[in-house]
Amino acid sequence: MLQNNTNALIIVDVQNDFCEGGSLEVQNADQIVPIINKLSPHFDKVVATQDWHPAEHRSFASNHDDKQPFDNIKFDEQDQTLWPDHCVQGSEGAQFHPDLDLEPVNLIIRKGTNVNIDSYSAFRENDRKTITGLYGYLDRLDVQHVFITGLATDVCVMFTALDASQLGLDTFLIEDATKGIDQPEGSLEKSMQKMKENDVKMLHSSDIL
Ligand code: VGL
Ligand code: ZN
Repeated sequence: MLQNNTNALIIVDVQNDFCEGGSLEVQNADQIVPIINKLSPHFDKVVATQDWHPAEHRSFASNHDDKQPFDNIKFDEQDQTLWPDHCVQGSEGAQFHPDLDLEPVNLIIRKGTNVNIDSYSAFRENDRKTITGLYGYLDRLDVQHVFITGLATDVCVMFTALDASQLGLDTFLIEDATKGIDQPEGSLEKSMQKMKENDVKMLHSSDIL
C-alpha cells in the first residue's frame, strides 16, 4: 500500500497576508486558489505550510530602528530581506485564504516561529540547520515526487523547491499555481532560472488535471 503513496502536493503559504489586501500582498495571488483546490484531490498526500511569526520577529522591518520593508541587512552574516509585518501568530493575516480547501490537507507545517531565524523553505529554516520534520514525514511515507504550489514563487516556493530537489525528491513546480513578489524586479525570473538549474521541472496544472 505504501509504495503507491508516492505523490505529494505541497501548498506553500496561501495565507491572507500574501493575498489580496494583505500586508505582503503578492499580485494575483488569489488566482491560484481555485487551481490548487482542483489539484489537491489528485495527490496521495497534501501538505500545507503556514508562515507563523511571533510579533517580535527579526525579519520584520518594524522591529529594527531606521529600517524599511524590503531593505536588506545581515543576520549572523547571512543576507536578510526585511519584510512588512506579516503572518503574525493567531492573526487574521496568518489564516489560510478563506477559499483554500483544507479538507484534503493531511499535514500543516508552521514555520518562522523562532523570533531570530527566518524560515522560507518548508524543509529547513534559514540558518540551514534547523529542520521542520517535513522530509522525515515524506520519506517515511515513501513519497518520491513532490509538486509545489503557493506563494511566493521567488521566496518560500523557490527555497522549498530547491531543498526538495537537493534532498533527492523528484521535484515539480506547477507554474500556474504559484505567484511571485518580484521585488526587486527580476527576482521572479531569476528564481525560475535557479529552480530549473537545480533540476526542478516545470509543469502546468493542465498536465495533471
Ligand atoms: C514569504 C517573505 C517572508 C513567502 C514569507 O511565503 O514567500 N515571503 N515570509
Ligand atoms: Zn515570513
